[in-house]
This record gives sequence, C-alpha cells and structure tokens, in this order.
Amino acid sequence: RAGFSERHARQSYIKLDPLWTWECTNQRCERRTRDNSKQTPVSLTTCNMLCGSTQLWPQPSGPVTLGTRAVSFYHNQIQLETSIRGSARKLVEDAFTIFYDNIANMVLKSDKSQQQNSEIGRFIVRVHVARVNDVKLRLSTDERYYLTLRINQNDLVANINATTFFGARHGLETLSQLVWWDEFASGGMLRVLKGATVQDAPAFPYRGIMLDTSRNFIPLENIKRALIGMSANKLNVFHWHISDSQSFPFMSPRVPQLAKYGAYSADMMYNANDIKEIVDFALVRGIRVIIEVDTPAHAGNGWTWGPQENLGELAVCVNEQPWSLYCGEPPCGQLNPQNPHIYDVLEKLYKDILELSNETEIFHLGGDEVNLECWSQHLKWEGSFANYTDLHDLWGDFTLKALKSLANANGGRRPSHVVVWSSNLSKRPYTAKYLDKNNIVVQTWGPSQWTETLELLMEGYRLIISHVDAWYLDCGFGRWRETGEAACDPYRPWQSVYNHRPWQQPHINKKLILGGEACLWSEQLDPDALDARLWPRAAAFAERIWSDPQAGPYIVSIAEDVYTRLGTQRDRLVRRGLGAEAMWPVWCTQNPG
Ligand code: CP6
Repeated sequence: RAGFSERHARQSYIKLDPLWTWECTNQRCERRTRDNSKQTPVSLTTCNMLCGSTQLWPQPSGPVTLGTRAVSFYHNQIQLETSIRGSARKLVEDAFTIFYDNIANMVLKSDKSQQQNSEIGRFIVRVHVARVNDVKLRLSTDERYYLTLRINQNDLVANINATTFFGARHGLETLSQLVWWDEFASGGMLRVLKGATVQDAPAFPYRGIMLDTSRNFIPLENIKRALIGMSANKLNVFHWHISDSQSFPFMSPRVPQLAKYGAYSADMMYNANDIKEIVDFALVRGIRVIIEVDTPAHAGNGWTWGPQENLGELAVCVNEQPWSLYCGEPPCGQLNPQNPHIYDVLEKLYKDILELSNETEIFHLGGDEVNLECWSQHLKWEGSFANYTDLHDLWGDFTLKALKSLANANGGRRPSHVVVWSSNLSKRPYTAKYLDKNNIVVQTWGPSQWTETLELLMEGYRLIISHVDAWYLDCGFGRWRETGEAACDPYRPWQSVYNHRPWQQPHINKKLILGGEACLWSEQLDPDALDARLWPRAAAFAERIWSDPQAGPYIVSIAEDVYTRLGTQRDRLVRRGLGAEAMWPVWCTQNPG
C-alpha cells in the first residue's frame, strides 16, 4: 500500500510547492527541490536502491556487491527453477510462493498500475539446497546462503545456493529486498537490481522473540503476523510463553483441566490444531516454536484442582493477598510440591508440548521468580519436608523432578538443551547441585549491569540473553511494578535495542552464547497493540543478532545507513500488512508530491 503521505499528497487539492526529488551524491540520497516542468521525480527508495547504498536488513555478515542499475519487470515473470527433491522440495516451493506473493502484492496493493514495459524476458529464481532432507531447524543447522543476481541473455537469473532449506529461505528474503515498487517510474513499475552477490550467515544460531499469551490472549491471526515479521528479519525462534498465573490458554489434550479451569474463556484457548497451525506456519518461514508452560512460579489459574482431593490443589497461594509478599506480580500462584501428582501432570503436559511443537532439541522449563515465602507459608513442614533448612533446595528438588518428568515424556532422555530463566537457582551454590551445564541453558534476563551473565559464562553455562534493560519490549520494567501505576517507563527505543552488544566484554567465552531473545510480556499488550510494540524494534534486535555490525564511525554510535536501512525495512513490514511504528516525521523522507 502507498505510504500515508503519498496518498494524501495526491488527494490534496492544493498543489504542493515545492515538490521534492531525491538525488544521489557520495552514496547518499539528498532531498532537492524539483524543477517541476523538466525533471521526473525520483522516490527515496529508488534513489537509495540506485545509489549503491544497500537497503538490506538485516545487514548480511559476509561480502556484498550490489549493482547500481536496475531493470523493470512484471511480477508474473518470476518463476522458480529447482531440481531439489526430498522433504525440502515442498518447503522451498511454499517459501517461493510467499516470496512471489510479497512481490505481487506491491503491485496489487498500489493504486497505480504498471505502465512501463518489462526490460527482461524471464525472472528466474534458481534454488539449490544440498541437504534436502534436513528440514528440522536445530542449533547446528547451516543457515548460510549465497545469492547471485545477473542478466543472462535476456533473462534475469537469481541463484540461491544453500546447505539447507533454512538458508535458501533466507536467500529468498534477501532477494525480495533487491526488488522494489517504483511509484514514479512512469506510473508505477516493479524494479530489481541488475546485479548482486551476497554471502550471508547468522552470527548466532538462536535468534528469538518471546511472546506472552497469558496476561492478555493473542489470537492466532496476530501470532501469525508476528511470525511474518520475524521471517522478514531472519529471526528463527518463536518462544511462546503460553501460560502464566493469570490464565492458562493451552488446551492440552492429555490434561484438558488446565485450560478448562484456567483459560479466560472458551474463545481464548489454543487447541492442538491451533498449535500445529502455528508450527507449520512458522516452519515455512524458517522458524521453530518453543512452548513454555512456566512453573513452579507463575502458575495459578488453571492449577486450582487436584486429581486426588486429599492431596490438595496443584498450586498454592493462588490469588493470595497481599500479593507482594507471595509473588512477583498479582495474582499469585505456585505449584504445590506436596502434591506428588504435579509430576504426572507435568509429564503429560510435556508430552503434549513435545508432540505438538515437534521440537525436542530445545525445551523451556520456565523457572523464574519463585517466591519461597509462598511455599514457606502454605506447605506443611512435616515428614520429609521437615528436613529442608534452605527452601532453595526444595526448589532445586522440584526442578530435578520436573526434569525427570520431561525425560519420561521424551522417551527417557532429557532434551539436549533445557532452558531455564535466570533466578536464584542459577546462582552458586545451587547451580552445581541442580543445573547440569551439559544440558541446561540459562536465559539471562537481569539488567545488563548485573554480573549474572558473566558469572554463568565463567561457570561454563550456555546462555540465551534477554537483558531486561535492552531486549524487553514490554512496559514491565518501569514504575508499575513499584507503584501499581500503568506506565511505559522507560520505553526502550529501537536505538537501545540495537546498540546492546552484551558479548562485547573482555574475557568472555562468546561460544557459550547461543544467541538472544527479545521478550514481549503482555500485561499491557493486547492484539491491537502487538504490531507496533514489536516493530520496528524487533527488527533492530534482529540485525544485532544476525550480523552484529560494528558501531559506525559517528559521534552517535549508530551509523546513518542504519537509519535508512531500518526505515526501508519498516516500510516493507507495513507493506506486508504489519502495523509497525513510525520512525520519524514524514518531512524527513517525503517523496515527491
Ligand atoms: N512474567 C514472567 C513477567 C516477567 C518475568 N516472568 C517480568 C519480570 C520483570 C519485568 C518484566 C517481566 N512479567 N513469567 C521475568 C522473566 Cl521488568
């Protein structure tokens, strides 16, 4: 769709004066007033594309060469050519269809029609994938791709070479960024650079977005939009924080009681088919889905029943007051380790999660913000429970038993990467007792100044980094936790997200950092706000985690090209139907009226 400003400029009855055009000088586009009678206006996008300044986002990590000449074409000239077989075949075809539709939509959603002639015969997209049966995304998956674009006879030929489907899909994403809709080329025309080579590979294997669907329910349609945005930014993990103390929307086939008692309503639930739909939707977009049922804390509504009445409910201190004594956030609730039935329930639940997400390499156990006061006041300190002098050991024992349930659910083996949120249990002396660094991965979320990240690296733990002061996209860190007031304070702008480079510290073993995750908690987020809360900030995160570009030679630490490229990427997200936030006034990038 045309930008707001373009549409309105056209509709206004007053002739706008002066009219701008964009001119390339020293690989930089500058706005000039246009001599209305003589010059054809040039849009900012066209200027940028032909100015030798790449408009790729995220910036590829390998060498890039881009031509500064383009050809015009029609979308129906694009065709896929691939000889690959195996399971990757259908995925490549589906990913190509998504690529094709994105380009077709640039034309179909514009209120201008194509008027120029095509300058090429065919636009051939050749995709080569070496490992055609490697269609499961793993941490070791080779996501590299090599893209070339050149004219051959009368045809434009794009070659995408990759080891796996996942790399090929990234290549298509990059290719789509060499194409643009030129509003002003005699009416409107698709254009594509005539020559390019791009070598690219991610800096980190784990590039995640976490979305909380418990505090406020997020419908499938909106989750899919988040996945669309992720795929456009080469993010590859959707961490689905599917439950919390407020609601339990996951309709687990083996334990339906949890959603029956815990969902906000029958409409606000995810059933098995819904989850499969999301997992399939994610896979063609190069994304794996990791479902987290947070325990033992952050579990309340949904757990207020017990299969054996005499053992009590599955959770304690649910809705207990005053909440600040018993949990991090109202309403309270924490699993009841004196009801041994919780471990059967967890095993069934874990089995459903493993099956539905089709994900057995990484499993998220939750484990954050356990409140020992809640247990201390609500459990009976008799029998074997009388032996606990430090309740961290009760927490640790719970964790080991939950891990046993997980192993049982997974055919007797603990998944190779079990993620837990950082907490007091991920500190010494509990780490050595309860968290085996060979298969436990810690997701650190404390402020970046805290030493937890460094200490865990020193102990040899593998990490996923989600520092609250940089990569939390919600409003949760601010005043409301202290005062109960709703406020988005401090709001982390995209620049803070982008500038965070927690691995730029001396004496750390960077290999232990599997990657990072931008987290979006939903206390103050519902489907209507989701797109804008995510984009373009999650795109800024994506470039940091994909290619980790160096800080530029500018006084401010963000180079000018980052602004231009992210602005272009933001426009692409809007064109794909996402409600991404504006980055600056229209004035800064206004096209000829
Ligand atoms: N919910 C859960 C939350 C938070 C966490 N876990 C959270 C804590 C502090 C801030 C934001 C969010 N809302 N389950 C911590 C991992 Cl500032």
